[in-house]
Amino acid sequence: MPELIITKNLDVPGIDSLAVYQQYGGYTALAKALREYQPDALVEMMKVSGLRGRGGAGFPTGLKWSFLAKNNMPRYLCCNSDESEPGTCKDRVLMERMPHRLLEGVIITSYACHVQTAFIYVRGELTRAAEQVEKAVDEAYAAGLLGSNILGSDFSLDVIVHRGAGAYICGEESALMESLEGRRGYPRLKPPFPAVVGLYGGPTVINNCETLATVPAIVAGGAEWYASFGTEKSKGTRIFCLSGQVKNPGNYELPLGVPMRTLIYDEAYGGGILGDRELKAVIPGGSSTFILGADKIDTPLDYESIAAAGSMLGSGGVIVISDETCIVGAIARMSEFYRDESCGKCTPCREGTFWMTEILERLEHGHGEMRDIDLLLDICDNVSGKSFCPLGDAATSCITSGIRLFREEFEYHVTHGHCLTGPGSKQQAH
Ligand code: L3W
Ligand code: SF4
Repeated sequence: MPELIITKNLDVPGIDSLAVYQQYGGYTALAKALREYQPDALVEMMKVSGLRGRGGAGFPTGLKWSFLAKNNMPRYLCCNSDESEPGTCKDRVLMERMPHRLLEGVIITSYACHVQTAFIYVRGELTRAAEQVEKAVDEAYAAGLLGSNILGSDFSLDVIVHRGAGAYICGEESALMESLEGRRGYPRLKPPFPAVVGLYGGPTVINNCETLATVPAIVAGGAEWYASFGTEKSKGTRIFCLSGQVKNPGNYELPLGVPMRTLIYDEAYGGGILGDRELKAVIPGGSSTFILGADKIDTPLDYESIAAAGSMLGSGGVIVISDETCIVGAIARMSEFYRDESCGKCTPCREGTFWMTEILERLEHGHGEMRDIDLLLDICDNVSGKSFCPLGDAATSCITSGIRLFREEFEYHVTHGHCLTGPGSKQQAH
């Protein structure tokens, strides 16, 4: 089994408590960071480690930290734990099972970035996760790991846990800041990026929960050690959230660059396709990323290889689709999600996601016409790249890639009034 970094000790009973976390070496990385490193050296360490954002974009973490504007405004850190991407369920588990690992990452990052107030923004529905993080924050304050003069140093930090209200768009970094400031979660225009003008106008670093929870291990083990995992450009390990028609769905930590086949078929991980059916397609990085055909099964799961195959590694949500699935129905479900979660600020996304879903649903239920397929592509063309934030682009990914790969299934729905594949799907057709 490959070495675990981010999920190491996750199954230890009581590891959610400060006492047990410390028995297993918890907060020694923080002590090391405060004792041995100047903040700038930690930024450099993250650059050398090659750690990239685990939220979706894969932006280099150390580079992001180094972009923080140097001015007199207070700096902030926001931990993006608004995990909502369909197919993604890793941050929830990290927060529920090992909240102190995240908190230690938040404290080290705040020290590295000269931040004195950090926010952990937890998705509204993740009640247990929010409670666990709140409990960890209380324990940390009581133990002198938060507040003034942490571990006797001259570094002080306050951490505020904020619960969202269940809107997917608040995982978009600028909408997250609007929400934190008490306004409706509408995205802001970028640039300026948060690193320059962010929360309350101050330079702000926003990192995903898994990204921040990886930081203590890098400080403890060293940048070179972390960089020895993964590939040349996609370093380290990440949690792959395996879901869909697979025998053993779940979260699996693996080095970047592991072949998709290993994750899906290896007995230690996915164990193969449910019911020993044929693999039809894979969505490699959450529902916002392009669908890949089964012929891409040997693609290494790293940022570059998945991009070369025609998709994105995104948030690590690997969704497996077997030959039993009606692809039109599956895409219609995803489209409904984006229609419901579109914040409505800009016209292409607000109107486009509505009409894309209408058309997909009439196709699914056998009321569509042949020209609807190209109409869908035309609408996608008017939404992607023409919307205010990435949600508009994301809403089109499954549709454009789905039609490109499985056009005959869309046509079959028009000519036969029901789907081409799968007994389950036929029962859904009206
Ligand atoms: C300073 C510059 N900062 C870029 C920063 C920027 C951000 C990061 C990446 O979308 C994707 C999206 C979803 N100076 C900078 C700079 N930055 N240039 O770098 O920026 P960007 O714009 O490439 O991406 P983004 O807006 O953060 C993220 C996709 O992820 N997605 C969604 C995932 C959802 C979850 C979830 O629910 N947990 O992860 C999945 O694929 O569609 O394309 O911080 O400020 N010059
Ligand atoms: Fe809102 Fe969609 Fe426009 Fe983003 S693209 S601002 S989610 S309407």
